[in-house]
This record gives sequence, C-alpha cells and structure tokens, in this order.
Amino acid sequence: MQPTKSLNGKYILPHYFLIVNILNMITLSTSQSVKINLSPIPEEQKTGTYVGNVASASSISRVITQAEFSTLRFDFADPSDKQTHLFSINGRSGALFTQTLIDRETLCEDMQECTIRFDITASSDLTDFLRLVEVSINITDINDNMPSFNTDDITIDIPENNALGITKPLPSAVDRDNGENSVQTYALLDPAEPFSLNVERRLNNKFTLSLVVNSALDREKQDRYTLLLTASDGGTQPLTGTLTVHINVTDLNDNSPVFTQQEYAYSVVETAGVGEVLGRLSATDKDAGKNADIRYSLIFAAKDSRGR
Ligand SMILES: [Ca+2]
Ligand SMILES: [Ca+2]
Ligand SMILES: [Ca+2]
Ligand SMILES: [Ca+2]
Repeated sequence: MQPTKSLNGKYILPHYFLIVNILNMITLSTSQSVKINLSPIPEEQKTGTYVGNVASASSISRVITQAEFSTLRFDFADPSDKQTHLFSINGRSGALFTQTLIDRETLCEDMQECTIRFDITASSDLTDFLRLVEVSINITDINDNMPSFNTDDITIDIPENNALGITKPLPSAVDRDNGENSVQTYALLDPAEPFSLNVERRLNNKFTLSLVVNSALDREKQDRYTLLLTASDGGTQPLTGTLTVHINVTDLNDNSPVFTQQEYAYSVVETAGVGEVLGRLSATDKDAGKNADIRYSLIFAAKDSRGR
C-alpha cells in the first residue's frame, strides 16, 4: 500500500494501513501529515471556549500504542503564525481553546466562508514519532453588527410642482455581517403621503434605493418633510439602522403678487402739492426669496375728467 499525496503535496497514509503497520510507524511517521476539520465555532465566543481536540480528531491514538500516545506533546508548528494567536492548546491532551475574541468580520470581511488554518505538531518526548496535523476551523457568523448609514441624516432639495414619479437617490446601509445577518430590507417609517421608497436588490446583494415623489409638492403649503429610512438585517433578532431624510421643497415662481384689495380709490384736492401722499397700497406674493420680491409701477396713466 502506497501513501497518498495530500493537497499540500505531503504524503498521508490510509488509517487501516497505519493500524497494521504500527511497528513500522517510527520510521514512517516523520513524513506524515493529517488534515482535520474541527467543528465550526461561532465568532465572538468568550476567551477559553473549547474548540476541539486535535488528538482525537486526528485519530493519532489509533496508530500508536497507548504508552507512546501518553508521551505525545502537541504544539503549534509555527507560533509566529497570526492564526495560531487566536487559540491556545493543551500540550498534553491536544485540546484547543480560544485565546481571544474571534471577530469574523476582522478575519474574513466580505468573504462567504471564514476558515482558519494552522498546523499542529504531535511529537513524542521519548520516541521520534512526529506527526503534522493540519487544522481547519470554520468560524460562523453571528448577528453582532447592525446596519448603519455613513451619516445620521441627509437633506434633499426637491422643487415644488415637480412631475409625479420623480426619483431621488438615497444612500444604502452597510452591515459587516454575512448572509441573512446583513441588510435584507429597507422601509420608510410612517411614510409621508407624497413619498414612497423604491428598493432594487442587485445580484451582488447590494441595494439601490430611491425616494419616489408620488404627488406634486406645493412649497406654499408645506416646505419641509422629515422621513425616517430604516435598514434591517435578517438576523433571528433583527437589528436596524436609521437615516433621517430631510426634504426641502424649493420654490418655483408659481404665484403672482396679489394686492390687498381689488381696487383702490383715492381722491385728491386740486391744490395738493407735489409729492403729497394720496394713500397707500400693498401686494403680497406667496413665493419665496426673489420670487416674492415685488416692484410696483404705474402702467396706466390717470385720465382727466374728460377722459383725455
Ligand atoms: Ca464580529
Ligand atoms: Ca447584522
Ligand atoms: Ca458577525
Ligand atoms: Ca412657489
């Protein structure tokens, strides 16, 4: 029976071959490695959480005597490997524990799968038994990040009297978690009558959001709206982020100045001096800014009593 070549180019022997060749183990063992996948663990477990046992998972006890097994020592093959800093190992039992909080988002941002790989050596204090154990551990996501917008509020200017159906882009939220734990839905909280939200989900799980104006806005009736846009993830206990959307309805010059009366009548004595005030009149304009600046001028000259 020949050893088979593993993915990393090293040779590994089938277990049944190893069992019947225990006596040859000492001479063969130094060239062997074993790959093990420990059970997935959720991120953010407290320090000291049990992860798995390298000795039992690698079945080393099945290929050496109990006496030799009791002399084994388990160590990280490369203590300088950053991945190994996440774990501690009991040198005698081969039990692995977390040594710090493992944050999936720091380790595997934007990756669907988060797998940590490192090597452990199993060596005997008394014999030259040496086995390299290639360990893989999947870190699963928990919903520990809420959707967040990159700002608390935004202001959008929309001209009044706009055509119905006009859309304005809205920013989307970011959630560093994975899959269902990332942003799944958007909503306008207590949507104000003239507005609705359009949500397009793209193939890459990103969203394109736009605010839709459903009815013409009249600045002279209401010049400001405040909406609350929420982004929710799909966690078992969903987390939500909010964005306040201020809408300024900007003015169009859609109102003419209106005099306080339809007609003003003044009489003047023929002895009135130049510059004498005959009376006052005024007009108002519902628009804003320059659209409400009123200039007065006489466009119809007075006629004399004979109409000339
Ligand atoms: Ca995390
Ligand atoms: Ca989340
Ligand atoms: Ca997470
Ligand atoms: Ca106006």
